[in-house]
Amino acid sequence: MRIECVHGDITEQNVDAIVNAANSSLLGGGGVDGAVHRKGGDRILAECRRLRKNEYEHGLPTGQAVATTAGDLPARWVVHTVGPVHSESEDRTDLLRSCYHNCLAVADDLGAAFVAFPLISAGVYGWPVEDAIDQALQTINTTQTSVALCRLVLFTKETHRLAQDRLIRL
Ligand code: AR6
Repeated sequence: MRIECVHGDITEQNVDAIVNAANSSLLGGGGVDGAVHRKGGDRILAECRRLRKNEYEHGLPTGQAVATTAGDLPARWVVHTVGPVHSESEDRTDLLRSCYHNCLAVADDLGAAFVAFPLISAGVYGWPVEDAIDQALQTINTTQTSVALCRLVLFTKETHRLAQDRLIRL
């Protein structure tokens, strides 16, 4: 699998599937989640509501992933995942890694060859950016998947620079 890091907006990626840094309600929020629902339109929310009603009555658990349409976005699917809130007292790294791992498994089920990820948990959920980049790149790099191209989309120039730096050391 090829991995690349780009500076940009996840909602503008012309790929098979983009990943949404959602919360367990699946009903929207700020950051990536807000942008995905705002730009993707009502069809995404309608599918999320159906998922809540039928499969995830109590919400999508942290670390898991589920797909919906991408509505009006250029991608075909959105894979929603719930990152862990960063904690100083508890190591939740395995949950963060599960997000990347499970999103790639969902992408495999969909037959998505080109997938774009945001930096899960590194915004509202407070994960330290450098470690978030390391966990993302290492997990993507070591997961068995049919995904051919994986793009990590960094929202700021600084995080993009950091990610490029880590990518060449992988
Ligand atoms: N494109 C790419 N990256 C972005 C974008 C964008 N449009 N917007 C923000 N980022 P966050 P989390 C970066 O907060 O930490 C929501 O309210 C951002 O700079 O979106 O997993 C959900 O509903 C950061 O580096 O996700 C949840 O409640 C990274 O994407 C909660 O936030 C992730 O930031 C999830 O928090």
